[in-house]
This record gives sequence, structure tokens and C-alpha cells, in this order.
Amino acid sequence: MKPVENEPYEDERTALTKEAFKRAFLDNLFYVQGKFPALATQNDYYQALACAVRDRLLQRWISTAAAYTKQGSRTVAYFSAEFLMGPHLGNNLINLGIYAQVREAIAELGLDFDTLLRQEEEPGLGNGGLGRLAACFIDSLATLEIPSLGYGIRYEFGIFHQEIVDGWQMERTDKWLRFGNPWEILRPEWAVEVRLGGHTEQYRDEHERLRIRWVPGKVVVGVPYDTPILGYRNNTANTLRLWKAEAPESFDFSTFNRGDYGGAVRQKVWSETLSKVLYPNDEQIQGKTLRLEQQYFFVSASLQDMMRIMRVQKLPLERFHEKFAVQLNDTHPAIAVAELMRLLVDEHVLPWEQAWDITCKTFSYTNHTLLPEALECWPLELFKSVLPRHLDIIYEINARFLDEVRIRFYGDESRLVRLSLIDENGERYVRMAHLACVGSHTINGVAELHSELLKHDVLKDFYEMWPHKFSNKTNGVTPRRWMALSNPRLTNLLGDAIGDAWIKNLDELIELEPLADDAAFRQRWREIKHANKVEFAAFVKERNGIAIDPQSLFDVQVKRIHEYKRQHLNILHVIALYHRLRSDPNADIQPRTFIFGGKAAPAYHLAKLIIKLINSVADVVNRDPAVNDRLKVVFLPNFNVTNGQRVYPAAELSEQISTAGKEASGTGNMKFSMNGALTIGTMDGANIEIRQEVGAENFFLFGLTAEQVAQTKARGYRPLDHMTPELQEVISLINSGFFSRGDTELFRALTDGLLWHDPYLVFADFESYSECQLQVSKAYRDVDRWTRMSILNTARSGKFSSDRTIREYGADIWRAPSVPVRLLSQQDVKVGFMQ
Ligand code: F58
Repeated sequence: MKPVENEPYEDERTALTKEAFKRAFLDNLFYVQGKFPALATQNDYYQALACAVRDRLLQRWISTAAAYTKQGSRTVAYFSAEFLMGPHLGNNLINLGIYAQVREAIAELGLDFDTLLRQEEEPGLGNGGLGRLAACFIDSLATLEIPSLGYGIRYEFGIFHQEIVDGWQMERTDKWLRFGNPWEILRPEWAVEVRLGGHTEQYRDEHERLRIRWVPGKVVVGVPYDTPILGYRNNTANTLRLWKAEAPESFDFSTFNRGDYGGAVRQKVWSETLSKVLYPNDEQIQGKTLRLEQQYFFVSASLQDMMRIMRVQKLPLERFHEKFAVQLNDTHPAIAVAELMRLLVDEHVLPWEQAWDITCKTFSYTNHTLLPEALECWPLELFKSVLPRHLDIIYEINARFLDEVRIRFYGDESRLVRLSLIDENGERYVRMAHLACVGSHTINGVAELHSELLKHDVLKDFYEMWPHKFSNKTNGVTPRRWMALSNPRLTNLLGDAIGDAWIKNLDELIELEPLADDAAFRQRWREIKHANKVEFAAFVKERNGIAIDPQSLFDVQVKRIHEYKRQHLNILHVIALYHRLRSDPNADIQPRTFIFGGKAAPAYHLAKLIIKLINSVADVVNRDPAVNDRLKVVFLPNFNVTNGQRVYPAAELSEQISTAGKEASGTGNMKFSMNGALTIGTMDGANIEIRQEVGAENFFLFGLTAEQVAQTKARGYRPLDHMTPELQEVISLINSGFFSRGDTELFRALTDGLLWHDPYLVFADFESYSECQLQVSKAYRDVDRWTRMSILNTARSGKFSSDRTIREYGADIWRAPSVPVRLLSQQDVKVGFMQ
């Protein structure tokens, strides 16, 4: 093949030109997929394109590995049970800076680029915000050139696929690996063994030292699969290392030879269940043995892997904390505290005190929840059966910790009970948040309010013990995926108006501010939002068969379905509007399209009933001619990263209506705001900071504050005290069977729950919410005012880039300097190889 002009021949395989891409694409179609165009499917084309991109990633990956090895750099290890990555292809093209030319190359080959992008099955290895945050963080770490590894689990089945059947959520298995995954590389040479169960015994080693031996009940092998994570337009490619569980031997041959075929494969089947499936619960932990095994499996494999890296780099284990900063993404990996102690003390024979010092200097812990039911606690007996040695280690950590508490808080017995790593009130539990707090040098919340509530409520005793450990790190999201990739029209307009620097430095968006007063710019802004709405309307038509009007206000609530997030507050308000229209056909109501999306945990019956109610209301409202198309309700099935990328650019109103004090931060709220949607929201999580940034006049605030919520509850909340005539009508309409073909019982669990308990204060906030929605409609009708507000939301969203968040973690917690990477050519690599 003839080399491209000005391109050294040896870099043909990784050149970024359009022509080089076309050649690579066709080569891969032949030699990787084994197809020629007449036989190729769209998926073959996607795989061929992905492999072409992958070659470019690998060049950066090798260059990065070389730079890090040479520098012996300090490395951030982000431990997370979930990484909700979303599709890689488009994002990698954006980060390589070649999106436009690859689109052109594919078009010139007579193929539809968007169809190819749609072939990618998204790796849904997370439930929601926590998993998506991990994905945004590793994007920002690479963009900021900070050496880092994401460690997690390669679930064979990610978050279930949601279908809506007769208005109900149905779960389908997510077979994301069905057609193979071109973005990962298997590294069998770095597999490690992980032990589980069994018992411990004492013995004397060859130096007569008393030591502990863990005799496991079973052993699994963790096999790493690596995915390169590109920085934005730099040469960095960090690693996401996910572990798959396998059996140590494919067959137990002694059993096999005895003719017990079933028994022989049982061990293999059991081993593989460890990384089989993601637990689909959000904000509700389930005390299942398999989940604890999953957590320990990936944590142990990762720590062993880090020790291998230390060995390769000839670093002594005593310097573990200098080489690695480990961030615990909630308590799911908190067992790492005990596991590192075990590895250092039992396996590497370090004295307890020294091992503890290393451990505490290694870990830091991020909390993501204020809901008591989401704080992980493991029944002691279950814990002991899976991790007998770790339980002993935790007892020892606890004994030493409580000694410290006794001295600090002389005579305060109840404090000891509250702080203990073991909950002894009734059935005994291991408290994972306490283990994380004791074993970490820093503890952080994910928004200002959340961090304050941690200090003064959930983790109050730890704050009193170690105030210096606590800090806030408000979440952020990556503008690469959530703006540049998903909103190309807006990206072009911003490029024309203020250049592209904002993609890497989101604060630059502030340059837009003066343009809010420029009528021509406002016009273009509106055109872009309108075009995005038209595109989204076509998608809704295709998916739901519902025609929605792009002139109506697109009012969106997409997130996991949970009572505290209050999708039911939203739908009650929709019913109120419907009732107003039916009672007065001439009522002057701003036409709106209410868009909902989100998954419910499969066993969370009330959340599933909320989905059913939304769909039932949609069925009635959407076909009632009396409403005259002024109201439309859409439940978008299977809300995930891909669908998020479709909906945020088209949204005009962002519903962030959780009960104040319940949503730790939220990150969807940020994605909406940076794409120009206005927020209707409570004083909760990061809403408070969004409002502060964009200005109170550009935010629709309603509802009780966290403090008022607490007071209301303390006084003894009675939902009926907040009943209004309109709310009464709404509840009666539901209970009359109007939305359920006359079935007066279908939604009873929901309505009775609200009337008699209402734990999340839906009734208390209903009036304030309805009133605020009137303000929204009024503002929307003043087209210039609304556009101004929208522009200012984008202009002032700079704070909510995950780059800012990562800079803060880097400065206050990790202290891992960036290491710029020089791109090695194939020639460089070959020369190095020969030496
Ligand atoms: C979320 N937590 C918070 N947990 O709810 C949200 O406010 C915050 O913005 C986000 O974390 C990132 O900080 C969350 O998503 C889970 O999904 C867990 C999954 C595993 C079981 C327990 C909940």
C-alpha cells in the first residue's frame, strides 16, 4: 500500500487521516471479520471500524505505559463495583479528535455512520449515578493526564434491559457481550487466585514466628480484561481493568474420571457465577452472600495486581501508599481495608502497626447516600462464612480503634456502641461504612449539603473523632460525552461563538454570557434546541408510537425510579393539569410533553407501580381529544447512557424534585443544565450549587428545605394536613379506576401509602410544586426570557465538569501529579524492543 503523503510509512496502521482510516476499515473487514461487502452485516462494519479505532488507542496505550513505567509515577486506583461506561466508539472518536473525518470516511464508503454507531451494545455495568460517576471520573483522569487504573468487575450481564408491557416494567437479560467486545484485551498472564470461605489456623513458620494460615473452602481465578481509556486530545490512554471470575481448572478430573460429570463442572459453574450478573438494586442493599463474594473477589484481585505492579517496578511493599492512592467508590469495595491488612500482615509478614499505617495512608472513601437502608451492613455469620480471616482482622482493627475512642471520649459508653465496626443491637452486623471511615485518611460527600449532612448526621461520631478527615467534592460530569458527543448542534454553535476550549476547560463557557443579550444568537440557540427536539420527537414516534409536538415544552424526568426521587409528585401534577383541562376546556395551559424514563429495582414493587401509573396516565391523556394535544405523557423505555445522550439535548425543563436531604448530589441535573435546560427543583444535593451558579432568577425553586423536612418529621408529619381540593380530586380520580379501566384497587398501595404515611413528603410539597410549575409556564411563554435563562444555564455550568471534581480530588486527596505522554511511533517501539 502506498504511504499517505507526509506520513511516515511505518505509522500507516495508526495514522489519523481519512484515507488511512478507509484502508484500515477495509483491511479489518477482510482480515478481522472475514467478510466482503456483499456478505457483511452492519455489525461487521461496526466491528471493522472499532478495530481501526482500537489500533489508534493501542498506540497511545503503549506510549502511556512507557511514560508511566519510566517515571515510576504515583497512580490513582479507582475501586468501584460499577462502571457505567456507555458506548465507546463515538467517545473515542471525539477524544482522538477525528469524529468528523471518520464520519466522512464512512460516508464516502457508502455506509451510514450513525447506523454503525448504533450497533454497539452499551456496557451497562452500573445501576445509575454512582456507576456513571466512575465512568466520568476515569474520562477526566485521562484528560488531566493523571496515571490511573479503574478496577471493577466484568459482569457478563449488566443492568437489565427494561421493556414496558401493558404499562408494567419487564426485565430482560442484558447480553452485551453477545457479538464480542472489540474494546477489551484479555490479559490471562496477569490472572490471580482469590480464596473464599473455609477456616483459619495458627502455625509456626520456618523462623518460629506464629502466623495465621487461611484454609479456603474454594478458590476462584480472577482474569483481567483491560479497556483503554483515552484522554481528550492528548496522548494518554489509561486502563479500566475489569475482572472476570473463572474456575482454577476447567474440570475436576478426579471427579470426572469417576464418571460424575455433573459434579465435575459444578466447580466451574460456581466460579463463573461470581462475575455473572450485576445486582440491579439502587439505594437498597441486599444481604446476599454472592454480593459479598463479588465485592471481595474484585478487591482482592485488584490489590494483588497492584502488588504485582510494585514487584515489576522493583518497589518495596512498604511504599505501597506512595505508589498508589486508592479511592473507595462507596462501601462496596470497603473490604479492601481488611484485605490489604491481610496481604501485608499474613502474606508479607509486616508488623501490624506498619501495615495499618500503610493501609490508612492508601485509602480514601466517598459516600454516596444518605438513606439509612443503603448503608451496607453484613450479617456477622454470613460474613464469617465467606471471609473468616477478614472477620478476625476486623475484630482486631475494631479493638484498637475502640481503645482510641475510650481515651478520647472518657466514660462515653454509648459512643463506643455507636462507633463500633460491629453492630451489636440484636442480630450482629459488620458495618462497612465504619470500616471505610476507620481505614481511610479522607472521607468525602458528593455535594455541599450532602457533605454537611454526613458530618452532622450520618457520620457525626466519626466527624467528632476526626474532623480533619472530612471534605466535600461536588460531583461533575464529562463535557466530552455529555455535550461534544451528544449535542453536536450545540457544540458547533459554541465553536462558532467562543471556540472549542470549553471542551477541556468548561469554565470557558462563561464567554457565552454576553451573548444572552444578542437577539441573533438567541435565535440560533432556539433553532438548535428546536432541531434537537424534532430529532427526539422522531425517536419517540419510532419507540413509543406517540406523536409529540416539538413546539410544546419538553419537561423531562429521567433517573432511577425511587420514592425519594418523587416521580409520583410529577405524575400527580400531570393528573392535576389534566383535571384542570377537563373541568375547564378553555383553561389556558401551556402545551407540554412530559417525558419520563428510568428503571425500577426488580423487587421494588412501589417503584414498579409508579411506572405503571405513569403509563396508565399516558394511555388516557394521550388519546383524550378534550386535551386537544396540550398534554402528552411519554414513558421512554430502557433509560440508559445511550438514551440519555438522546434526551438531554432535547430537554427544556429538568425535573430535580427529590425530598430535600435525600439526593446526595445528582449528576443528571448537571447534564440538563449544561445542555440549556432550566431546572425545577428542591434545595437538595447539587441543585443548590446549580442554583447558586446559574443565579436564583434562572432556576425554579420549590418545596421544603432539608431542615424543614427534618422539623416537619420531628413534629409528626400528617399528610392529610396538606390535602388541598385539587390534590383530593387527583387522588380520587386515581382511586376511582379512571386510569385503570375501572380497577379501583390497582394503585391503592400507592395512594394509601401517600395518604397515611408519605415518607417522602409528596403532599407537603405538592402545592409549592404546582405553583412553581405555573411560574415555569409563564416564563416559557416569554420566549426571549426563556432563551436568555437557557443560555445562562449553559454559560454558568463550568463548575459541573468532572475535570474540576478530579482536580479537587487530585489536590486534596490523591496528590498524584500529571504525567504528560509523548506519542511513540511504531519505529520507537521497535527500536526499544530490539534493545
Ligand atoms: C448516587 N448513588 C446518588 N447508588 O444517589 C446520587 O445522588 C449521586 O449523584 C451519585 O450516586 C453519584 O455520587 C447511587 O447511584 C447506587 O446506584 C448504588 C448501587 C449499589 C447498591 C447501592 C446503591
